[in-house]
Amino acid sequence: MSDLILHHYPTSPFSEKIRLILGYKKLAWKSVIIPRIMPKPDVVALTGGYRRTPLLQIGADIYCDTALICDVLEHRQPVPSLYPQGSTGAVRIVAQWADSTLFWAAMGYSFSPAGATYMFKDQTPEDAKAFAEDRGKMRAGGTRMPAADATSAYKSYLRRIASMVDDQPYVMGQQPSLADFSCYHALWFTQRIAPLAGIFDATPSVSAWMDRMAVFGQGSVESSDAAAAIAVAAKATPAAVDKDTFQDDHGIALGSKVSITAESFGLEPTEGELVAATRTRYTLRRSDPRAGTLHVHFPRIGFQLRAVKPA
Ligand SMILES: N[C@@H](CCC(=O)N[C@@H](CS)C(=O)NCC(=O)O)C(=O)O
Repeated sequence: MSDLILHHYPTSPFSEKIRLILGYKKLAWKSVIIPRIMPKPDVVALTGGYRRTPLLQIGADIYCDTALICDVLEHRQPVPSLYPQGSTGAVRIVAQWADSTLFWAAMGYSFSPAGATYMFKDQTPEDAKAFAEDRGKMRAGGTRMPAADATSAYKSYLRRIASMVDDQPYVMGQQPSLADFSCYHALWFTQRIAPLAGIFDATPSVSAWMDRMAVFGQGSVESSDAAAAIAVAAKATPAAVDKDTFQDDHGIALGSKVSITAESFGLEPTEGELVAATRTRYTLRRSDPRAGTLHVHFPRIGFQLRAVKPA
């Protein structure tokens, strides 16, 4: 069975991006369902602080953020590629726009009062309140896009995506690329909210493209749980890191004690020893009483690296 372990939950859009890529690449993986809100003790045992969803675990290596997880999966299973036309720069730029600008417009629209009522219809008012409080804390004082503004932007963005898939099957051309998976997951979240799904009626080519994407499925999944995943980490040794391609933009030497924090939305830091910093990612070594010695990996883009002063 596969050593890929995805820590995720069913309604998470960023998890859907990764599940669909696992399906596209026909990969086998183990599924660990994690809580939607804090506390997440088993997640934090692996990451040391980072709490966003999803995470990819391979033994004692923990990969945070879907941009990095996509790179790891592309390396693991290069065919079919997430960059079929070779236009890596354009694909990554569209994907980054989709994971940020498009995503937040979609969330602003999806969490409008009618959407929130539908989403929480089978949950207690306490659950809904706890979810709202948790996401409020994650925004750390930042505001959510007002629903009406989000709706206007979202409609424009759907028209832009439509103009890309009107005359070709996928966003960047004849084959799917990372740009498709990144555009897809936020729209997938809206599509599941029946009273709001009418927003797609104006762009039938987008709906047809979503149907084409959904066909990729999720690969071969075996369910597991957090205790088993932590036991896997405890038994494993982190993979060797690439120290030769050290890129120092911060004046922080390898071996330093550092913290890594997302730039926005979920600012819980992860602390550890900086053991690698390539052009695109950081790796921290840390230890956990249950999970043992781990390497926790983050992309550079979207994260802040700081030196931690000795106490
Ligand atoms: N840039 C991150 C964004 C991840 C993200 O915001 N995930 C949402 C769920 S889709 C989240 O973490 N929500 C709070 C949580 O699950 O604790 C990525 O690409 O992984």
